Amino acid sequence: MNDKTKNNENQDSIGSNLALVKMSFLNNQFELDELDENFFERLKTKIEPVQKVVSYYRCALMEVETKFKVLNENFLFLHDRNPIDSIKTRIKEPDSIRKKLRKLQLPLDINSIENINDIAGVRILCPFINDIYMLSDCLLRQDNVELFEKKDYIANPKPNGYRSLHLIIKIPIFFQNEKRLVKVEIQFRTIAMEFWANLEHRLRYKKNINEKMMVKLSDELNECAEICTMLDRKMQNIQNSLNSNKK
Ligand code: 0O2
Repeated sequence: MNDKTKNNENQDSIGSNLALVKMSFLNNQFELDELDENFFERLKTKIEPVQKVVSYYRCALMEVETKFKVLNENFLFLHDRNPIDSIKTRIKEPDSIRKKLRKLQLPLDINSIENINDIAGVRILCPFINDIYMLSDCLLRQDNVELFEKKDYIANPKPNGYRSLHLIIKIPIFFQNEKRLVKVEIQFRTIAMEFWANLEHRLRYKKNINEKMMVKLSDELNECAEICTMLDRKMQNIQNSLNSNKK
C-alpha cells in the first residue's frame, strides 16, 4: 500500500468516525467503546494545525480591529464625530476556502491556505466616502502595516455597480516565541454601498429565479447602484458644507 492510499484510508476512517460521533451525539447515545482507540489521537493531529492557523488569523483580526477603534476614538476627540459606523470581522468559511483553492488550482491542504488573501476579513462601514480614504491612508501610514494589494472599486466600480475599497495588508503578529506576518483583507464601504452589496449578494446566490426575472432584477440593481453613488456624493457635499461653516 503506498502512502497516498494509506492517507486516503486514514481520512476515510476519520470521516466515518466523525460521522459516528455526530450521530451518537444526535441520538444521545455517545459510546466511547464504539470508536477505534487511536481515533482521538488521529483527530488531534488533523485538527491542531488547522486550529493553529485559524488562531493566527483571529489574532490578526483583533489587531486590525483595534487599530480602527483607536482611529475612530481619536477622530471623535479631534472632530466631534465618528468616521466609522461599524466594524465587522470574519474568518472565511471552510466551504468558501475550498472553492477558492479549487479556483486557484491549489491542493486542498493547510499549506495552500497562505495563498488565499482573504481568510481574515474586516469590513469597515463609514458614513461618508471621504472617511474611507482618510481611514485607509491613516492605516497605511502606520509603520507595521504593509500594503500587499489595493483595489479601488469606488473610483472604478465593477460592471454590475459594485463599489468598495479593498486593501490586502500584511501585519506582524507577535506570539510568545515567534513573529508572524499575516494577511488581512479590509473592505471599506459607505452604508449605502453595503446596503446595495448585501442585496446583490442575495440575488447572486438565489437559485429559483428564472433568467428573465434575473435580468430584470440585475438591471434594477444597476440603477440602484447609480442612485447610491449619487446619494453618497450628495451626503458628502452636505457634510463638506457643514464642515466649512464650522470654521
Ligand atoms: P466572501 O464570502 O465575501 O468572502 P479574489 O478574492 O482575488 O480571488 P476577486 O473577485 O478578484 O477574487 O476579489 P475582489 O474583487 O477583491 O472581491 C473579493 C470580495 O469582495 C468578495 O469576496 C466579496 O466579498 C466582495 N465582492 C467583490 N465583488 C462583488 C460583487 O460584485 N458583489 C458583492 N456583493 N460583493 C463583491 P468573496 O470571496 O466573493 O466572498
